[in-house]
Amino acid sequence: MSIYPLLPWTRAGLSALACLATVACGGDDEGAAGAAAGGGAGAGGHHASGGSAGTGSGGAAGAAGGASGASGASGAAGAPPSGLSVSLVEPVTATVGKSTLGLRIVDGSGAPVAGLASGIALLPAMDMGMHAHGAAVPSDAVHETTTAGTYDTTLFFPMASSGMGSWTLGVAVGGAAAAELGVTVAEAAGTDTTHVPLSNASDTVKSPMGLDKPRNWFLFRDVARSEGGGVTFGVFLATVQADAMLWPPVTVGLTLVDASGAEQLVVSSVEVSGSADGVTWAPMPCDATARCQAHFAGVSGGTSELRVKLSINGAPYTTDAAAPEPAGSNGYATFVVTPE
Ligand SMILES: [Cu+2]
Repeated sequence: MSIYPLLPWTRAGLSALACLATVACGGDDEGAAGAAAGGGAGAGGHHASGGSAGTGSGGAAGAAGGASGASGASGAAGAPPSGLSVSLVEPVTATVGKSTLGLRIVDGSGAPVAGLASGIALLPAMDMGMHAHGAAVPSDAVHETTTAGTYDTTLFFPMASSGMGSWTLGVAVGGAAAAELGVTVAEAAGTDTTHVPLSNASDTVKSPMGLDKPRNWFLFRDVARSEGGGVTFGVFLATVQADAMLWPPVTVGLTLVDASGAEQLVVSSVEVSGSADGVTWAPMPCDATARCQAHFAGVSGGTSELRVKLSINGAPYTTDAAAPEPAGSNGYATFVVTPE
C-alpha cells in the first residue's frame, strides 16, 4: 500500500511507458479477473487470488526494463511543453470493459494545447492494497477531438473500483509524467459480457505470491452492431505482462518477458474464431490494433450468445486453462451480446 504511490512514475512506470510506445513488452499475469458480465459477476474472481503477500508491487517495479528498445517513433514526440496541466473531462463515465475518457490539457497560462495525441501515453493502475495491476490500452487509444486541447482516450478496464481497490490513470506527454488522475470505474450496466479471460496451462506467469499460474489473455467486447441481417461482433485482445502493470494488445510479434526481463513467449500466430451456434465457426480476423471481428449472419438483433475461440501459436486457450473438452464449454469464451 505504501509503496504504491511511488510506482507509476518511478521505475516501473516510466519503463512501462516506454514499453507501451514500442509494443514490445511482456507479461505476467495478474488477478484472474473473472468474466465480467454486467452487474458485477466478474469482480469476484479477480479477488480470489488477492489477499496475497506484499511482494506484488516490488516485483512490478523490477520487471519493466526488459524488451523495450526499438521504435524511434516515441522519441519523435519530443520534449513536452513545460507546465502542462492534465484533467479529466466531466462527466467521467468509466465502466468495466470498454470505456472512453476525455482528457483536457492546458499550458501554464491555462490555454488549451493541441497536437499532442501522438505523444500521449496512458498508464492505468489499480491499487489493490497488497498489489497493483494495470488495464488494457490499445495502440490507438488517444484521439484528438475537435475541441482544442481535449483528447478522447479508449481503455479497457478489467474490474470496477470498490472497497478492494481504486484506479488511477497515469498520463505522460512526450515521455514525461504529466498527471496521475483518480478515476472511478463503475460496474457495467446491463447483462452483456464485458470481457472473458482465457488461458493455457503451459503458459504461466508468477503470481504476486511467487506461484506459477496460467497467464490471462483477455477478450474484451469491442463492437456489437446489428447490420446486414446479422450482427457484427468484435473483440479487443490483450494479455498481461509479468509485472501485472502492462496489459499489451496482442499482435503477431509481441514479446512477453518475465519479471527479470527474460523472454517468455513470442506471439507468432493469433487465431480468433467465432460462432453463434457452437457448431459453425468463422474466422474473426485481427487487425494491427488487436481488434478481431466478424459478421454473424442470421443472428437476431436481440440478446444472444456468441462464442469466441482463441489460439496463440497454435495452442488453444480455454476458460479453465485445460485442454478443450469435445463436448464441453471450456474451449471458448461466451459473450452475452445485445447489439446496438
Ligand atoms: Cu483489481
